[in-house]
Amino acid sequence: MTSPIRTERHDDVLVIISNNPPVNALGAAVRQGLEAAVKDGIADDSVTAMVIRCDGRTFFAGADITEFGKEMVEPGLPTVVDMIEASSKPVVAAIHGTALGGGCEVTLGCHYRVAVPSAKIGTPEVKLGLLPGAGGTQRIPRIAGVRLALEMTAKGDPISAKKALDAGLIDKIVGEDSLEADAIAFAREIATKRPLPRASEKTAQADPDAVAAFKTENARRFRNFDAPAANIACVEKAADGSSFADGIAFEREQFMALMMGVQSAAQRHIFFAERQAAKIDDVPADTKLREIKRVGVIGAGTMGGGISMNFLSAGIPVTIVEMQQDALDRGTGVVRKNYEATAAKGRMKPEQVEQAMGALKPTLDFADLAECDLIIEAVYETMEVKKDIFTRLDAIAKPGAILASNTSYLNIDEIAACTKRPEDVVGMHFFSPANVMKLLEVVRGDKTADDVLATVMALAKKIKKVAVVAGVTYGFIGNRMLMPRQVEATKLLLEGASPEQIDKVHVAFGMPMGPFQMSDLAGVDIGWHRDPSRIENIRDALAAENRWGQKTKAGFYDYDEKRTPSNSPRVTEIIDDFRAKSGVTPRAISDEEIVVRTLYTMVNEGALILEEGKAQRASDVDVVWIYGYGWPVYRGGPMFWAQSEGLAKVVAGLEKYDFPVAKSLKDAAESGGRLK
Ligand code: 3H9
Repeated sequence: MTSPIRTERHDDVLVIISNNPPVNALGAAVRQGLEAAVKDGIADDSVTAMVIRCDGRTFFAGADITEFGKEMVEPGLPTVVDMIEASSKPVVAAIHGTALGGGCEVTLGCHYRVAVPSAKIGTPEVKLGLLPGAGGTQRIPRIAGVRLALEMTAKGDPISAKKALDAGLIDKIVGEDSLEADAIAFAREIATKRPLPRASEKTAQADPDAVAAFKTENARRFRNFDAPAANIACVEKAADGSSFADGIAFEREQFMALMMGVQSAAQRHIFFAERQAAKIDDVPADTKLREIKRVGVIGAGTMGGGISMNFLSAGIPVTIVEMQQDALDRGTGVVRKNYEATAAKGRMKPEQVEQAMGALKPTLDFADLAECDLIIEAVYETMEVKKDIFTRLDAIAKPGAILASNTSYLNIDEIAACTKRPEDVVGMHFFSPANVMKLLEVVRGDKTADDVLATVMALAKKIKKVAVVAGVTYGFIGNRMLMPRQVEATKLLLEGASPEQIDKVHVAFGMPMGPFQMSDLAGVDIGWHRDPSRIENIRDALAAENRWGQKTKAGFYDYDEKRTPSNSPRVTEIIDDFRAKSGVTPRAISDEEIVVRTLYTMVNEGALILEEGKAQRASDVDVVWIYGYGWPVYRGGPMFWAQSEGLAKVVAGLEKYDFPVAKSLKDAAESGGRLK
């Protein structure tokens, strides 16, 4: 097998090049090749300096994550980084693309670093539940100080070449298109300079105030995660006067503990699940895509406006249609306000706001949609209204235009059937707020054409969404799984639990909010029959008293002006009253029962969805819940979580409370297999 590492001589400079597509991950062959090449460079008297660079779209993007959990093939990355640093001849890292994780650590082992202006460097291991395990936690603080090291390791966001230059993490920014030549010239300049700068020989200043402030600032973000604290502890160790060797030993110990833990397994699962979700099993990867030059959006409400922003931000013009001028003005006003708020936070330049707004064409004329290549309907969630819109769309849309509905529950096949081109119809279920939430459920109708599906999936990536394909079923993947949870949560209230108890169990589990906090946010009146005299459940009783949630400052909780919730004595009365009328004597409900009835039931529903072929794979279900509903990523999504709980335990829990268990779940539990 040929090595992914080759070398080229430029007189006295040895250039070591990696070619390991797609992202130059530092797999075993790369590590072996690097080690051998650097050793050769050291041994060859005619070499005065070395440059390490990568072919393709990026410098090393990190360790090869697919090797994790398998037996390690020597040399390990820490060994390679240490031997580069120990070299008696200078080694220069020449960075383009993203030098991430182990890739960043390779650069820190090098004596010098040069980068193109567009390069980024970072240590995102924390997002995989890990920490930089090849000396990164010890070298970054020694070069760039504790503050930046905390930011880079515990938060994991990459920094720009400019910021890295200011922090000393790179030595020079070179030409965007002349990286190799400039790196060689740089290597010649420093070839005879001694002593060689070695990060391990520097000392880092302790900064307890910065550590304390960082922990406080990020307490919410880090809640329940193991890895951020371990990253922080390692950075502190680098600056507490310990030797470099002791720091490295500490880093290794922490790294291994995280690697063996369930959180990192869950986060690595999601990394691959997210990428897998983009693939459609029975649609070839090279399917020719339809060209989308302009998008149409029907409805300028919260959803339509948010949807439009995704495309505008990606530079795709949008035609947005409303029926009334005031609604249109309100909608476009909200879009502008959102962009201006982003600009005020410094995340957008004022001219970018104008550019985005300039690409938005508001209109009252439905016929203007004829110029669009993709049209997304985002109006009321009623089949009659949707059918009417699609009939009208069919009459005016250009041939080959993709017609999409943003419905969150309704049958796409029924909607498609009122057009003469059902193959062009697809569901695009955005989550609210649509400009923020990363999930997009792409609903594949019976007749949806392959190229329509492939085009929408590719477009999703362009607008930075994580797309998952769902089949036609009421509520698709996410909302369908939400249903048993809501039904059981409401039943538990009747039987004796309080909204606070149930919500607390969910928040402790890691969800951003519990079922009743979510009802209050979404609106208790959603789906209500609007007849105050008809009270069939506790929700009806609340809705009848105008307790519609946060918007009326009263729902399952009371809210003050700042929307801070507090327990509501009135809700307790309403619940007590409803229990009495229903002849129910309340009993004590255990937290364990809440977990089984509101979380295991979701897993069961997920298994049914898979059995019915409405989701392609169990990991897709996990992606939906992580990106659409805030399921804690360190639990890897409901299906992964069920697996780590033990499927036999999940089945036993469901049976204890008399739920009919999905066959695939039962089979996997019995055979010790996995949910697929
Ligand atoms: C680490 O370094 C630990 C060390 O500190 C300690 C060691 C002792 N490995 O994302 P894309 C695959 S931990 C294996 O679609 P993009 C990916 O699965 C690592 N495979 O491209 C996909 O495969 P497929 C720290 C990897 O252009 C394909 O490459 N580093 C790896 O949108 C394309 O990926 C990270 O966490 C990997 N490291 O984004 C960085 N990375 O085609 C992780 C990617 O079969 N990577 N693949 O679906 C990224 O963030 C993005 O991939 C990157 C490119 C920004 C680089």
